[in-house]
Order: sequence, then structure tokens, then C-alpha cells
Amino acid sequence: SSCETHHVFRSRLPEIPISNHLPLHTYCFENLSQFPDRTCLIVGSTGKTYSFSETHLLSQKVAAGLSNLGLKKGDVIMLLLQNCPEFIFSFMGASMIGAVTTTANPFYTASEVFKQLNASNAKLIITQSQYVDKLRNAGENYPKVGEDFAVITIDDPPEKCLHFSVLSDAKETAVPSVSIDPNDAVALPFSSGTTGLPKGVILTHKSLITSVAQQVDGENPNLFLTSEDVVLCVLPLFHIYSLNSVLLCSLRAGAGVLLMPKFEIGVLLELIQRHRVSVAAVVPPLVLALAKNPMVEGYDLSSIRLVLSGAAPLGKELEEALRSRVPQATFGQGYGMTEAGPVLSMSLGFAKKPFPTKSGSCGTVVRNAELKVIDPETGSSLPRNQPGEICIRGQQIMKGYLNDADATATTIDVDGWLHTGDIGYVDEDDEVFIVDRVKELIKFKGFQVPPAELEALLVSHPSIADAAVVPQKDEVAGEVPVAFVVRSNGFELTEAAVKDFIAKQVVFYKKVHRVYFVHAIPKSPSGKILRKDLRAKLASS
Ligand code: AYL
Repeated sequence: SSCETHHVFRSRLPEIPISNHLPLHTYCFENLSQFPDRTCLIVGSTGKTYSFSETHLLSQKVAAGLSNLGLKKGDVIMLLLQNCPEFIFSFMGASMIGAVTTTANPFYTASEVFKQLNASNAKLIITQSQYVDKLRNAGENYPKVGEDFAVITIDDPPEKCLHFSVLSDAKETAVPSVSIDPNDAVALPFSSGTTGLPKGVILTHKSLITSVAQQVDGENPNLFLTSEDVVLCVLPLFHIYSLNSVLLCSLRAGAGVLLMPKFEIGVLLELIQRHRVSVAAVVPPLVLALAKNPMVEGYDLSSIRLVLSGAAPLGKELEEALRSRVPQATFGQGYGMTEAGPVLSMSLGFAKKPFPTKSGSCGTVVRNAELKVIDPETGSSLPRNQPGEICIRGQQIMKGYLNDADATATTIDVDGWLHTGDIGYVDEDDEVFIVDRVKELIKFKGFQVPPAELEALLVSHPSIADAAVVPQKDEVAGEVPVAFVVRSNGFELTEAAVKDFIAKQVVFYKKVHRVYFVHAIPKSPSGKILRKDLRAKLASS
């Protein structure tokens, strides 16, 4: 109605001009001439480094190489890689020819990889030789390595695969000139969003530039990074958190990136000490390890000035426990969602001229964006300190889901607000607090576990008549998926058999941790699973 009040929250930092008319690679390397010889990438395992100019040159070579292989503007490549320099060259190289990168977890099972390969229509996978076998042995019904799609490996190529040098040895002068529109896709991460199966999230040049600028640009950047910084990159680059807030932000700001292919506490501590890591991007389980592991005492972590935690809720006790181990560091959170570009809010304690912040807060809405909290029943916006569904609007949010107009329309409304499915509030100091999640999504150590995916697998079992998957609280992982299962009439079925059936088909973090046999799954009249009831059942048991 006309007399309704609209409560919209903005950053405490002023709006800034954002160069989001540029292609992403141009924007990220825009300041290159200020620090061409400064170390851009450090390979943790070998100590090998690449300067900013080398990183730029190798990206151009890969762009030329991709073009030589026939890749054109709008084509999709899949990166199935742990953190390594080739990831960066490939992502930036693809951007340079107007191609799109879809990133997947190398630990995915073949069927998980092929689902994403099919949905994204990627014709090339860049990976490591150790992951090729599972793609080759997936079975008759799957696309064939070297026939239906090309495979390039960064190490010795197995049969029917090419070596990465076909890309990195190309002549940089052979990069074709393409005209890139700000609304063209550049990244295609997969996310289940608020409901259903994983979907391709179209992030454009404009969305990613806007998001990076909201973090590291301006006279008083929200996330102040400089060419003196070394940023820890242990979180996987195939996830948008690390891709955006670690890699792209560091490239733009001239900070060095320390690449680690996987998390091992001893190696991590050694590398932080050796390379004087100054910024650590982490997730709550990593905070737990750093706060509790006795090995931490044996290392010098005094170089760390910022600790950024995101991707899952962080308990206050845990935050305090880590604070006492790295007392000199500023501690804060970022709150993101793949579809939101991804960052919605970030601690203003990380700003060049920092603001005081409270423990437990997820930061303040990023600049050049609007955030509101709505009553999930009525949709009207709520004032400060009242929890409701968080919505975000700005040029950083996704263009939409790939080939899924319905899912796009239920996520981004006609006024351009993206609905997160997270419940939170904004306090009197503009700080955002997340208190609950109303969407289906389960988060295991920050990784997405879409219940719909596990439910579809469960009901494909001949002895299962119906099933529902919900999160159960877990001290280490935050949440783990558990299943409620209805056996088909007259069938014997054990918990172990159900767990095993799922475990064979999914990546480790989607495994079902417990199975509860029930007579029926509670559903609404329209057939929707009443997840709240099931979650309540778990809480009371
Ligand atoms: P997705 N606190 C609580 N929940 C969080 C937080 C947080 N700090 N961050 C993310 N989540 C949950 O798409 C929330 O439910 O993206 C949100 O809707 O895998 C969901 O995770 C989204 O999961 C950053 C900081 C990116 C974080 C991110 C998160 C990207 C995770 C960039 O700087």
C-alpha cells in the first residue's frame, strides 16, 4: 500500500564508480603496470612462483591455445582441478576469448561430473590425469573421453588426452579479438539455490567485476588488500568463495596468492610461517582446526593481519578460541551465496579505515547494493533487529539460472530482489546476523549438499518407497545429511545398505550419515516435504 514503509539497508561506505563495462580479465589485470614483477602466484607444494606479468602472459597464451582448439565466444570449459596455477591461467584465458568456465569438484563421482558436463554443455575438461580413469570407466551410457568431449591434463596425459602445453605453449599474439558484452557469462558455478537440484548459475563479467569492486575498490575498500599482502588460497577455487574473494580480489589489488591443493594442518602452518601469509580466508571447520589443534603452538602466525570466515555459520565460542591464538589479527565474516555474485555482506573491520564490529556478525551489506529483510509470510520489509528472509539487489547478482526460467523467477523477483532463503536481521549498527536457513540446502563444512539430489537417488532404490533428507547438527561439519526412509512393502533394508547405496554415487560430503526408517514422509497437501517437522523430530530425539 502507499503508506507502507520500506526498510532498505546500505553500506556505511559511500557508493563508488565501478568499471563494470569492462571484460573481467581486463578489470582484474587493470593495475598490472603498478606491480608487474610482484609475486602473483605461489605454488605451496614446490615454492614455484609466477609474477603478475607472467600470470597475465600465461593467461593470454592459454586464451590463444583454447582458440586454436576451436573454442569460441560463449563456449563452456570445465575445470576439474585442485588449486594450481593452471586453474588461474585457464579461467582468465577463457575470459579473454569470451568463453565461460564451469568449475567442478575433482572428487566428484563420474555421474556427478557428467551431470554438470551435460547441463553446461562443456566440450572440454581441464583436469589431472588421476581423475581421467573414473570418467573413462563410467559406463556405456556416458559420453566418451576424447570423442564426445576433449580432456587436457596438467600432468602426463593418459590415452586420448592432451597435455596442458597445447594451451600454455601457444603464441599469445594469436588471441582473437572478441567483443565482450558486460552481460555475457564468464563463470558458471553450480548451486541448488533455495530448492531442487544443482543448477548452472550465470555470473557475467558485470556481476563478478561489481562483486570484486564492492570488496576491494574505492578510497576506503571494504576488504583492504595491497601488493604487500600474501593471501592464503587453501579453500578450493572451484567454489565461488575462493574464486571471488581470494583469487579475483587479489589479482585486482595486486596481492600474492598462496596456492594449496588441499588442507593439511602441518603443511598449512608451515606455509603460513614460510610465506608470511597476511590474509587467511577460511571456513568454520578450518577455524576449528586452527583453534584446537596443538600443532598451532609450534608455528609463527604473527604475519596474519586478517582472518575472513565465510560459507557457513561460525559459532561465537569458536571465533573467540581462534582469536586467542592469533591475537594480532582482525577477525570477521563474509556472507555469500553463489547466486548473489556471491558476496552480500563483509566485515567492515577489514576496511582500510575500519569500523568496530561485533562478534558473530556476518559484516555489513557491501557498497553499491541494497539489502532488505522481509517477513516470509507477507513479503513486507522489516525494520532493524527483526529477523526475516534476507534479500539483496545490485549489479553483482547472477543473470539467472542456465536454462531454468522458472527457478530464476522464484529466486529473483520482478523488482530485481534476490531471495536468499536465509533468515537474519540487521542491527542498529548496520551489522547483519544470520540466525537460520529456510531453504532446503544442507551445508557440510561449507560445501553444498542438495537434499533433492539425495532424495532422487534414494527413491531410485527398488526397496525404497519414499525418502526425505534433512540436515542434522554436527560439531565438526556444522551439518550432516540424514535420511528418513520409507521401505517398500515387504522389503528388508538396513541402514548400512542405504548408506552404502548412496556413498557409491556421491562425493564424500554428500554421504548420508544416519537413516531413520519411518512409515510415511510428512507432506503438505500440495505434496511438499515438511522439512521443518523432520528437523524438529531430530532435535527432540
Ligand atoms: P553457497 N554465515 C552463515 N551462513 C552462511 C555464511 C555465513 N557467513 N556464508 C554463507 N552462508 C550460507 O552458495 C548461507 O545459507 O555460497 C548461504 O545462503 O555455497 C549459503 O551458505 C550459500 O552457499 C565470501 C564469503 C563467498 C562467503 C561466500 C560464500 C559463498 C557460499 C564469498 O567472501
